[in-house]
Amino acid sequence: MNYREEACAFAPVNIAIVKYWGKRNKILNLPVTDSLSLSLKVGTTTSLREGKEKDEIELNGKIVAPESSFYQRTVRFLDLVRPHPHFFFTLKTKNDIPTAAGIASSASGFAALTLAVNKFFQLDLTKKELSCLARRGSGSACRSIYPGFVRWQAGKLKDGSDSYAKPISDTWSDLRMGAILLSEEEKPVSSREAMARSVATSPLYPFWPTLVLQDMKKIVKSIRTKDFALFGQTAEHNALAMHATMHTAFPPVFYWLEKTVEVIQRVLHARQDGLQLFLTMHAGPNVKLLFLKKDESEVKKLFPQLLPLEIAWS
Ligand code: 2P0
Repeated sequence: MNYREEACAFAPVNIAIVKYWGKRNKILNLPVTDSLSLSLKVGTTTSLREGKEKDEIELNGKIVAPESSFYQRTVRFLDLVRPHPHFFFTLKTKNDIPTAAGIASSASGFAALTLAVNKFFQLDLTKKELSCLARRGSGSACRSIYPGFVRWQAGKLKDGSDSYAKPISDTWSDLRMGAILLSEEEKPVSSREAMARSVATSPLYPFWPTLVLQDMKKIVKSIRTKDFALFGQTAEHNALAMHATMHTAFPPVFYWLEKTVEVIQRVLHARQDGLQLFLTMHAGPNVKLLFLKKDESEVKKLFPQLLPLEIAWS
């Protein structure tokens, strides 16, 4: 097999607007429902070389211990593309947003690694194939192959060949996103575990696929018509419903801190006062805000700690 001396690739962080929550196949990371995200300008850059004796992984300038789950997950992914069992990789990966900020995710990491593998072995994979391969590393990584709005279609096939992401051509230049970072600590429960526990034990989970169908229709319509009220309401509702499945799981997964509740209350109050401000959350305590360019200074007054998250449209 031909391969290059070195290959390097970038992939963006993506923020889910309609969440991926629940798998129909845990090995292939096949989701129960479609999901939809927005890609950011920040992300992960990964370079790949041939290594010696074992895989060596560096994250943000530090060697990663082989015992860590990060190392083991990455090696399991590399096993999918290793030409033979004695071929090893030296991998350097860098997030251009601090990992501790709670935004850098496995999605941009596995998408960047997929793109680097494609260049390294000169595979010439199609975007669909790239998206399917990235999904094997982490489900949401399949969306980080594209900028802008991206929809991951769940697919129906057992082998997952119809479960990949596609870009949505609409852009929305006035749309703004920002993060309120409330905790830099490692999550007590991984999102992978929280997702599995919600599916297995929450009495609310059986309704989730129906809810996603409804929310997806609304979100797609709101993007097409630039209906920000509908967009914000739907995104917020979807995120809170996802957390409701965690809160009602057993044992419950409760990522919210006192400060998380404070921020949520402040968003709700601001809206009562007429500001078009909505929130979304990942599986963690931090809150992301959604608003329009015209309200940027008002939102910054209300949340001086707001970290702008620039959207990548191309
Ligand atoms: C998403 N999340 O759509 C959802 C919303 C978190 C909240 O994809 O496939 O555990 O097991 O690597 O990293 C994070 O879930 O997924 C995620 P897998 P992960 O972005």
